[in-house]
Amino acid sequence: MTTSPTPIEQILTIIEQHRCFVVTGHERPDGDAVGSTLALWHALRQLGRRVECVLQSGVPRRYAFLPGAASVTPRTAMAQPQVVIVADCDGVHRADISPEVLRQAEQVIDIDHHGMNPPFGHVAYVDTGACAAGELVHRLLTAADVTIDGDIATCLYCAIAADTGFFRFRNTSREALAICAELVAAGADPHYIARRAAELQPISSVLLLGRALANIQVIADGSIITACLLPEDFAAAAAGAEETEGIIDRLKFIEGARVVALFRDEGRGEIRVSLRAARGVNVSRIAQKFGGGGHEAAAGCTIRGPMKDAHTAVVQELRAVVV
Ligand SMILES: [Mn+2]
Repeated sequence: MTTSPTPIEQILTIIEQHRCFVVTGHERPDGDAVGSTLALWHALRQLGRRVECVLQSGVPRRYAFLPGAASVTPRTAMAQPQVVIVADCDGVHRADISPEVLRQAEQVIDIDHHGMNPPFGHVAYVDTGACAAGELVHRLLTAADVTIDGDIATCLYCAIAADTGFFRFRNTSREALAICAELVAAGADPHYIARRAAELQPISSVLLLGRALANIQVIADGSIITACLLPEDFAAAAAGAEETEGIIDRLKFIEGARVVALFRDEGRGEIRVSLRAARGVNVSRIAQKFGGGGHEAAAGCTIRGPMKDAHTAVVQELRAVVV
């Protein structure tokens, strides 16, 4: 009896058989996307492969400390990368790379833990039980006999820490902590990573948070909390679009809130909506109704503006799930 190779075995074969790699993550990459992607980049270099880390949207400032971040490029310089590895990306349409590069690659590998959108590529290593794509990358690198050096350890620790809310979210598992203990032994510094990735903020981000908190709307006796950011808020705070990361988390810790939503109008005629839910409320279904996706407890979508209409439409759906 022959058993078909596991996704990890398939990926190891692809790594063995090819020389030129591009690694990327999801658009507007978070700590898991940047950390997982850079860990793969370091590992493939260690294995003697030619590799580029491509993130069209760039590395968010808070993750610029990650080893290798300065080498991230918005587009590939390779005439034709043979293999593209996409980490932490729920659906091929969200990949932070030109679709042309994905079309031309001989092999596309999807490494993800979301599972809302269909897996893609020639090999899909998708495990929705993993706390972060970084957990899957750690399994892969261990299977590939890559030495987890300080650089890789820092990237993977950051990936797992970011997606578990620094070990506070429900996905904080024994496995996640066990891996991170190993990563600390390999050179990851928890205090340094927490300080750089989670604590330090430019003044513009704090001012933007202030605008969001000043705009809070309390709906359905406080079971729904929303906040809106308009182009003038970004301008007044001198903040960029990426500086909204973390604001939604301030909202979700409000006592009595069962679902919270942050609406951002970044001036392109579209409203980006982030949703977070308490246990028992599924916001991914709501995001899907508006063409978005995500997890049960954390999801997002993009709706055509103006703000007032987007807010009304989403709040109507939120009211239905908190009754
Ligand atoms: Mn992730």
